[in-house]
Amino acid sequence: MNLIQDTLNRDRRAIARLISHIENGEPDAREALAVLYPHTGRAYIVGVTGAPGTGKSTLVNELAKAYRRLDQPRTVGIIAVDPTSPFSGGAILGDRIRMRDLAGDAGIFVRSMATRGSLGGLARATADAIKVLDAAGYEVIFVETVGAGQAEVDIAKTAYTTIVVEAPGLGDEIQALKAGIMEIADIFVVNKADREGADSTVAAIRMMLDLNHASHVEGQGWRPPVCKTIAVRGDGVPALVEEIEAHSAFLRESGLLGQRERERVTTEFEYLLHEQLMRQFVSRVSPEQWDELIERIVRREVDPYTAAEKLLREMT
Ligand SMILES: Nc1nc2c(ncn2[C@@H]2O[C@H](COP(=O)(O)OP(=O)(O)OP(=O)(O)O)[C@@H](O)[C@H]2O)c(=O)[nH]1
Ligand SMILES: [Mg+2]
Repeated sequence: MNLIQDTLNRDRRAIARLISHIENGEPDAREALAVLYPHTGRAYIVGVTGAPGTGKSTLVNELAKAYRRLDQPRTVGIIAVDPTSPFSGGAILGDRIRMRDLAGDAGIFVRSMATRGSLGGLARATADAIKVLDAAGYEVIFVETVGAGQAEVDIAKTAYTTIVVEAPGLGDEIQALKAGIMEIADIFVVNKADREGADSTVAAIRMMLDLNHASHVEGQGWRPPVCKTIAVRGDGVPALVEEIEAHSAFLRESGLLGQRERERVTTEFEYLLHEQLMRQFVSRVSPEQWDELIERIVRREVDPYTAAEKLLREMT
């Protein structure tokens, strides 16, 4: 099996294996990614995030089917990221259900990714898995993340369009009010619209958008629409597809797509550089030297700024 060539030919087993190599940090994954990179940059990446259990997986499942049913069907890749638990959890479960449901359609590829170490590592592995699906020719890639924290924000930065999913009755406070989520939402979805309180959730989000009319996103000429869906029945999903396409067209026409891409590449590049410089640097400091320095900072014998400067001077 030739991982690279077979991936380019959209061989599912090769794609799955390559993503596993990425997760495990195997050296051949890096080489493969370098060869695949010129084949990337064609996929449209959509992030789907929100609190646990709001129906993200069900919704992404329906979105995938809707894209397959278009007059000009698009191939779809799905990556479910679960930063909360390394072994079990919703993303994996949703993934299983979905795999059964979507099995047989060669135009859809589903993969879940869980934490194996740091959240930063997960965000990077996710970004690399996206590249693999992109190079393999999947045209629309959905990235589902659970929860509401920095990990989601980081992962959302890799998407062109970010959908924030809410559900009615998830406590008094609107989940979207959580820091950071407001700024990343290009489209709001109130799912489980069959439940009581959906309209007041929609109204609450709209009010919040009004209050934030000077926000970053709207300052650029896009007001996030608020869509109602019943994912279990597929209701509202075609309208959501239209909003995704509208946002995509907006980004293209305004030139913001290129800007987002540059920001994305910059973030990734800086992150990698930071990580590699740090690794190189730390490998040259002995553990004793390191511990000693930390101890001295703890004892207030030296301040962290001075300590860092001194160490850098000694090392370079
Ligand atoms: N009543 C109702 N239930 C729904 C709807 N959409 C999803 N559900 C149910 O909500 C539960 C959670 O759905 P998931 O799609 O797994 O939600 P999720 O947001 O992916 O969950 P996590 O990945 O664990 O955060 C399941 O039992 C779904 O069947 C809906 O529109 N209405
Ligand atoms: Mg899920």
